[in-house]
Amino acid sequence: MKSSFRWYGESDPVTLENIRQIPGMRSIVSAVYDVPPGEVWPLERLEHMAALCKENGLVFDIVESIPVTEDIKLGGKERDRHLDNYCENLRRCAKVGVKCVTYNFMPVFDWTRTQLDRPAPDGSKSLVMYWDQLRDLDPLKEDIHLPGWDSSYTQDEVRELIKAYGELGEEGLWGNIAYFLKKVIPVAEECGVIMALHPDDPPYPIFGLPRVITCEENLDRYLSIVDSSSNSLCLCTGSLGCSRGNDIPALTRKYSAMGRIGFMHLRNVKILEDGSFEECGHRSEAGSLDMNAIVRALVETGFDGWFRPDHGRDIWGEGGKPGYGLYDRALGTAYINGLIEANGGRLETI
Ligand code: DNO
Repeated sequence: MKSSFRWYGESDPVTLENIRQIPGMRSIVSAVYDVPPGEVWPLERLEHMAALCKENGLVFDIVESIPVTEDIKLGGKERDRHLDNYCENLRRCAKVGVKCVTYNFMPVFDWTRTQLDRPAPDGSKSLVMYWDQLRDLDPLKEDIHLPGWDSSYTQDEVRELIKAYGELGEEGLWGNIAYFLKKVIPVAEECGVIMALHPDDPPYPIFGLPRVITCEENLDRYLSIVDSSSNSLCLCTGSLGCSRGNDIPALTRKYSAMGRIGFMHLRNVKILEDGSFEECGHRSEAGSLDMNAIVRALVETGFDGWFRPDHGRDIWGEGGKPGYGLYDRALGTAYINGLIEANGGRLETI
């Protein structure tokens, strides 16, 4: 399998020089972050990214994310133009050597947390979602700013979107998913790109917004809409893992054996009694997931896609981008490398 690391480009305090020194590191996961969703990424930007990675002994072969716009998710009037641009972005990414593209189908908000710097007893800080901080919030009645949310929407726009998704409902969203997949997957196949769908994080409805990428039944439904190895998953253990009903080692084994995992986000999460959760260190004992069973499932099914250490804690006073500092993610990689080796797996080099 291929070890990768998310990098936010030249403004990221974590440098490519740092990343290349992480044992076994191969691939850079990145994107063009400053072009608005729905528009086309300049080819020169992608070429520049690929060249920088190459200079540092790394390869830019995986993208996270090409955003799916609200118009595509809602079936709005800009849908077809955005889909054409989406396909053009896939072609451009493929041109510079990208082989896998991550995306999600979460309405309005990507991941949801109530605090990004919750101190643990050892002084490390991490992202958490506590129901007692979330339960009484109603974005239809009041202005809400949760950490990490897209601040480009005004509160009125958020309210409009929540209403529109309420009218669309889950089945409407499934319809728009099918429309998206039928248009995008043939283009991905043509240019040799695996589309890797990220699950909803956390995997249940928030503020009444329909969220459907949540469980085995719905993942099966998603994959069956277009039966192609280009229609694959980014199996994020920490996102699906916040729901006790999801057996992550079993899901990993099943979808990897089917050849339908492009990308693994490997992190642990600790579920609390009331269903709240805290992100924690990567080790199995730190949280609720059996990380060794997950990696064993990958090795035993011959997984040859990409993995990355997901969200690290903020340790040693790094103060980096929440979840995306260098130190704890590098420790995560070292731990995952150990699990891979102990299970008889191997890392692919460039
Ligand atoms: C969070 C990430 C997600 C992910 C998107 C994929 O840290 O894993 O934001 O990149 O959901 O589109």
